Amino acid sequence: MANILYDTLFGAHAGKSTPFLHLLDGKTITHQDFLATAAQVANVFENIGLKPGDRVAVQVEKSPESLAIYAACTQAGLVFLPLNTAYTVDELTYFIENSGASLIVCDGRSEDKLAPVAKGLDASLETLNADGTGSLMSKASAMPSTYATVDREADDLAAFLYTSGTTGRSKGAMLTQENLLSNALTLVKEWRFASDDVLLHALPIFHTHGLFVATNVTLVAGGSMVFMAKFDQDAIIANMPRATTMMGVPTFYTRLLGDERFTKDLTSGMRLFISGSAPLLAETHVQFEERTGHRILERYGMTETNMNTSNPYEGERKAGTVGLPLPGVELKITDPSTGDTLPDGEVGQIEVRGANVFKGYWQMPEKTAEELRSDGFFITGDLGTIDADGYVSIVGRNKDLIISGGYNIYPKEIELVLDEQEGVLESAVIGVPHPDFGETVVGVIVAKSGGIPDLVDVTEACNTSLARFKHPRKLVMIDALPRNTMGKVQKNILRDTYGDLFSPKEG
Ligand code: MCA
Ligand code: AMP
Repeated sequence: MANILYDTLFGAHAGKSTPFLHLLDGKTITHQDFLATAAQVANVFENIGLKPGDRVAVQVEKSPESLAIYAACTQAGLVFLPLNTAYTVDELTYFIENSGASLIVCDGRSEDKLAPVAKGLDASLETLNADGTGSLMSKASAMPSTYATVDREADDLAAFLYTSGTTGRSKGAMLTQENLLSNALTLVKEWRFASDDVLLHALPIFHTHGLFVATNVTLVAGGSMVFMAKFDQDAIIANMPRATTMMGVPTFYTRLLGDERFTKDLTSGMRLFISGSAPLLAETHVQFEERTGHRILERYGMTETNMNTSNPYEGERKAGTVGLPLPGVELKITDPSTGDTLPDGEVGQIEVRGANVFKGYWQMPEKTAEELRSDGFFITGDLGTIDADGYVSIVGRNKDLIISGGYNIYPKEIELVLDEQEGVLESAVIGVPHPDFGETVVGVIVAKSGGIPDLVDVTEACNTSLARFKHPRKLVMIDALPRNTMGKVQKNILRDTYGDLFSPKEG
C-alpha cells in the first residue's frame, strides 16, 4: 500500500530545498519547508481525532497555509473540501451539512457564524486568516514537522468539489486519488511542464482550475509558482519577466490586452499561456497573438472530469476550438434523445470516459445515474462537434448555465430566491454578454397582480442567500414571461431582448 497522490505530488519533493512558492513580499517557500508545514497541519488533524475518509470543509483566503491544508489532507487520507470565499453562510451551511464535514476551517471573521453549524454537526472548527494567523497554525506550530503518510487506494476519495445543478441543488462531486493524479500526469506531459517552470498563479484554489490543474501540474513537474492571493494586474505584469507559464480564465486575457504595459517584450520569457473554464473568443486569441506572438492554448474541463481536451503544445492551436481529447480520455458526440453516437461534424452532447472521470455525486445515486452512464461515459451537458482533424468545438450547452468570469452560475438557484420575494409571481434568470466577465446575470421578474415587488428588498434577499458573483447585475420587470406551446419559458427570446444591456456602446 501507498498513497499515490501524496507520494507523487508532495512526497517526491521531500528534502528538496528548491523553490515552490514565490510570494509577492519577496519571500520564497521551498518544497521542504512547505512539506514541513503540511505535516504539522496533518498532526493537528490527527490530534483533533480525524480519521481517513473524513471530510474537511475549508473556506479561507488563498495563502501558502491554505495550500498546506490540501497537502495535509492528502497526507492524512482526509477528503479535502474547498469552498469559494464568496459563499454566504446560507450556502456554506448546505455544503458543510451535506458533506457531513468533521472539521471546518474558516477565516476568523466567519467563526461566530459558523460555530453553530459546527456544533450542530458535532464537528470541530479551526480558524485560518489571510495572514496565516488563527487557531490552526498556532496549534500546528507546536507540532512535529514530519507525519507518517496514511495509506490510500487509488480509488479512495481525495476531494469533494460542490457544483450546482439545473435543479438549484448543489452536488458534491467525489474525486478519487486516481482521478486527480491521472489527469495531472497527462497534463504535465502534454504541456511540457518541467522543474524550471515558474507559473503565474492568480486563480483561486477552491476550484479545479487553480487547484487540480495549475497546482497539481506544477507539483508533478517539481516547478514553482508566483503565488498571488488573487488576480492582481499590476502584480502579474511586474512578475511576468520571472515566469514561464500562466493559466487563466478568458477574463485574465481580455484584461491584460486592455493594458498597454502588456507587450511582446514583457512576454518574451514566457513559453505558454493556457486558457479554460469559459469560452475564449476567437478574436481574443487573434488579438493576443498579434500583441505578443504567443498563441493561447485553450483546453476544456469540468469539475466532475478534470481536463478532457486540449489544443496541442506542438501543432496547430485552433482558435475557437478546445482541441483534441487528451490521451486516456474517450470523447464522443451523442444524440441527446437516444444517446447514439453522431457522425463527426454533427452537433450533439459531449460525453467523456476515462480515469479522469469522477466517482459520482455524494449521497445522490439518482443524480449520479442521470449523468454518469453505467458504461462509464459522463454526460457533460455541453453541446459540441468534432471536425475532420479531431478538434472539438463547444457550440452551446444542454444545461441552463451562466459562466461569469470563470464562475459557474445556475439560474435555477437565483430564480428560487427571486420567486420567494413578496410581490413576485415568477422569474427567469438569464446570462447576457459582458465585456469583462464574458457573461453576466440578468433577473427578469413578473409581478403578482396588484403587487409590485420592492427591488431593494429583492437585492437584499440576494445578498443574504447568494454569493456576490451570482447576483443579478440588472433586474427587469415585465408583464409575462415568453413561453412556448409546452409552457416552457423561452429564455432565448429574453436573451435576444436583453442581450445588449452590457454591450460596451451602452457603457
Ligand atoms: C468577482 N466578482 C464577480 C466575479 N468575480 N462577479 C461576477 N463574476 C465573477 N467571476 C464581483 C466582485 O465581488 C465585485 O463585486 C465585482 O464583481 C468586481 O470585482 P473585481 O475586483 O473586478 O473582480 P476580481 O476580484 O478582479 O475577480 C474577477 C476574476 C475572478 C479575476 C475574473 O472572478 C476570478 O479569479 N475568476 C476565476 C474563476 C475560476 O477560477 N474558475 C475556474 C472554475 P462588487 O460589485 O461588490 O465590487 S473550475 C472550472 O470551471 C472548470 C473545471 C475548468 O474547466 O477550469
Ligand atoms: P465547472 O462546472 O465549474 O466545472 O465548469 C465546467 C463547464 O465550464 C463546462 O461544462 C463548460 O461548459 C465550461 N468550460 C470549461 N472550459 C471551457 C472552454 N475552454 N470553453 C468553453 N467552455 C468551457
